[in-house]
Amino acid sequence: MQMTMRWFGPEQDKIPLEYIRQVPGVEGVVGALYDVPVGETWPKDKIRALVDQAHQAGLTMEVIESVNIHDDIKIGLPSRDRYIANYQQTIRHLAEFGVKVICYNFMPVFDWMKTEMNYVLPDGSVTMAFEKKGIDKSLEEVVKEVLDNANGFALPGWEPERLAQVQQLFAKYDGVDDDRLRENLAYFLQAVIPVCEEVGVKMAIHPDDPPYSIFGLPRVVKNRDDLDWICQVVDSEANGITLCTGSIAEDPANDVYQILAEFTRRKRIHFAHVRNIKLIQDKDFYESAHLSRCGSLDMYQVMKALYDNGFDGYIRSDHGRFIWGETGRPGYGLYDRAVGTNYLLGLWEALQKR
Ligand SMILES: [Mn+2]
Repeated sequence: MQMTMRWFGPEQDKIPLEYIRQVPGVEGVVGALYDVPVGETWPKDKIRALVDQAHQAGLTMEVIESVNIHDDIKIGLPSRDRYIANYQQTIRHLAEFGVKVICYNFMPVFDWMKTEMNYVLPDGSVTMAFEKKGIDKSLEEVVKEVLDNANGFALPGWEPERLAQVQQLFAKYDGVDDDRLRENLAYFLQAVIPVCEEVGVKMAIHPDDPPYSIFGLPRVVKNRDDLDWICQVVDSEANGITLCTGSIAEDPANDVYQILAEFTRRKRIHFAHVRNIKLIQDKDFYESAHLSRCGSLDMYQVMKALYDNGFDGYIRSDHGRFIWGETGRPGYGLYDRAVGTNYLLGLWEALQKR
């Protein structure tokens, strides 16, 4: 198991790598290029510069989050072949610089959805939340609220220029139902997994956030059966999962511990996002501190499912709250993620020494 933290690069992240290095137990950072348009090949010189920065700070960069998938691939347009060829080339380039795992998602239009970017908890800490009533409004309003409340930071998967045409983007997904989206995912995986096998990289799909349909959009990474289908459609260890406990648990029908156990045993969880959420009512929730008693998940059972089934992939604490006066990119402050990281490492040490 290798503990990591996500880092958005020198221009996009106000947290220096030196600080991340000082979080006990963190060995690597999870990074990405944010100045290459979605669908284009990531150039080697930019990858080299990114990886070198991590190495100079004494950290690994073996996980990329994310190489995003162009909408034309998800929609299944003829132009997808060009974007898939670029993706294959990006995989080859990343492999040359020691990247082992590529996190991605297959959600139409939005990478994730929260309705409250600055939700204040009773102790004064600030977190993100999702309340169904928050999306009972026009698409433009929902998009505007997320973008306006990002504290001035760019949000990956929420490119303002792409979402400026949100209605047109939705129209392009007309006729793409769950079955069609699934076919398009299979088409993509059949093309990229052989390249991954050749160069020693593993793909790791992130579950849908939230794991059910919103705005009538199709969803194909929602639950145990979806993950099982994905693992089987291209039956290769290189075709794996980023298991995000928060996202999976946003649907109370999902048994997150069982899912963790099964797919760890099947050697398909290459990257784990571990966070806790507090379900408020129905499927409304906020992102709580990592500690079990602060949320709805039993974090001991989460770590135990990984440990007992031989997890040896990469892991990171997921979103943190803003505490101790910190401000920044929603979900990605330093302090609460560092606290969460060491809680997870404490649970892991206890599991090892049981
Ligand atoms: Mn996640």
